Amino acid sequence: MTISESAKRWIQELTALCQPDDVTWCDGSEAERDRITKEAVERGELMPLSQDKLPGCYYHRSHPTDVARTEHLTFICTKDKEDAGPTNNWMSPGDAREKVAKLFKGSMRGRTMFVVPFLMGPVGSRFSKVGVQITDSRYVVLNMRIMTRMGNAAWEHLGSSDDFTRCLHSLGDLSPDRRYICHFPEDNEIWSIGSGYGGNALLGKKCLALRIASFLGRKEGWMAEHMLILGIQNPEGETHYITGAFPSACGKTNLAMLVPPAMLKGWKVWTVGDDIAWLRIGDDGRLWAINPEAGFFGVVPGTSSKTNPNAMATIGRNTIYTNVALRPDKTVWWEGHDEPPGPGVIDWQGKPWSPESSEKAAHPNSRFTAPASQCPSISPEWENPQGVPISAILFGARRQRVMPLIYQSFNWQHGTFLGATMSSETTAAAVGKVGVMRRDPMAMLPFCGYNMADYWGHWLAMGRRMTSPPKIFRVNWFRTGENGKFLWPGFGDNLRVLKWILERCQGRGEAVETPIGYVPGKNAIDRAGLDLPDSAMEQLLKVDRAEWIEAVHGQHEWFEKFGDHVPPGIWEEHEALARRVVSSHE
Ligand code: SAT
Ligand code: MN
Repeated sequence: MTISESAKRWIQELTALCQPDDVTWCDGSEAERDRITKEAVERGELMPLSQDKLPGCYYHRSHPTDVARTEHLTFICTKDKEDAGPTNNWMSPGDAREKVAKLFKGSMRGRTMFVVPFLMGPVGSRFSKVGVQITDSRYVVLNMRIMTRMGNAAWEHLGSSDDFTRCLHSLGDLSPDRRYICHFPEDNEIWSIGSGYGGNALLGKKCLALRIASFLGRKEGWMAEHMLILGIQNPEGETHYITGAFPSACGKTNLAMLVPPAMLKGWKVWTVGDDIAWLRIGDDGRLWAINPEAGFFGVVPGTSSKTNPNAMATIGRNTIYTNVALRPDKTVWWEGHDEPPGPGVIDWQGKPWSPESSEKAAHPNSRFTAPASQCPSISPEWENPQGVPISAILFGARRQRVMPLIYQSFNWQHGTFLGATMSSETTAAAVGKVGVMRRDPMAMLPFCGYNMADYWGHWLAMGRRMTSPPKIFRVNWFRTGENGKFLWPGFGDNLRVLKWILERCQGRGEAVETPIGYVPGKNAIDRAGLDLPDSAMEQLLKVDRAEWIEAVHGQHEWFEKFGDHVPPGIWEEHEALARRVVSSHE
């Protein structure tokens, strides 16, 4: 195994800074996993679940103040503040290093330092990237082992090159007062201290595969997106691939693993990825996607045989459960589980719980970490080093009003504009109030590693380089009726919407041209076997002029925040929409 001299030097420097008792170089083997798991159990960081009912599964409880991403403690540290843009927290690289190095100093005394090499993307793909994470958390090592191709495969991919992302992580004292997640995109480096939670601590995921990768993508001419990737096989046996950007905890995992409703015979959905897509332009002028991850870090509550049978089958073995509830037989439970909780449940904080309790048994952002290879719907193409060709891109958000179930953009520039204006209600995936509307362009608000308006410019530039770009659509599964209930059944029935999308990609599918884009005709979406009256369909597809006039005003304010970074193509689309909306008649 060759390990580059600069990697060795870097690790030596960090050893001197963090002062661990010892250093373990991870190779990714099963023997190593078993050893680290055993140590984690002995230290109380993991608890074995029933090895009869849940073989290979373990349970972890986070510190109660460390259960979601902390966006206010996440920084983009570019030399120039403008390069981070108005939607990111910024610190100068010098200030960040000085401030945070103090916290890393001696942070691993009495602990083991793990050196975790990992590969993002399929083995043997020229699109894959290497990271090396230093961490003092066994929980993090074991999660990284599921979520990435961890171990010697990464050193092999790297060879003698030193082109890898340097990822430094320590639990520190877990206090939010001394928690920082700092990105240095210009140095291809990440420093995270004070949290053991997913997106803050598994640095291959949001930190590398989105924030750092989006920055690299602009430099190198590709895109890193917060998108699921799935294949839809039609009854004729052809498979078409789509990607979809949705904010955290808005159903990406469920959509990626969709099981078709019984009425839609001969259809099948294949899972390629559930959270992140790296997109490149192929020699054929199309857009191609790989999933850089190797596992799923999914939201647990609401997961059941009804909502996501493929996830249920995936998480029955070799899974780490974080912050769910525990039953006396050492199985796990959560709100929305198939079974009733039964007696003797212990909640995610370790306290006795009963259905009368006012608090939730499982934390709303409790998670499973499971290998993608265990998913029954995993695509035969999911590790194809070339990726899969993309026919359509979906932008989805959680919106009770205004936004129709589905509509299609007029072209790539208009589609980019639809992504740039996305807003969504907040969820439990990040610390803060749930259900508050905020702008979340391309579902990348918390994940874009540079100025968001420059990122829109990069989208437009990518569009100009493609001869056959994917068609772009907006979807909204969350529109509600007058009674406050969701109008659309969602889950498996979302395939009905995907079917229309594929028809549109093939130049078919009935659509009405409206000021906001192409909206399906009332009967264009297959409702066979679905008890959904015309009136509900009309409400789902309604484009309300007054609501859209208001929306256009909000967009203007939003874009002004970015000053002259906003690309002319985005202003053009905004003005064109304003004109169409104002001149339209009911
Ligand atoms: O915590 S993660 O960022 O890994 C999951 C999510 O919020 O999407
Ligand atoms: Mn996500």
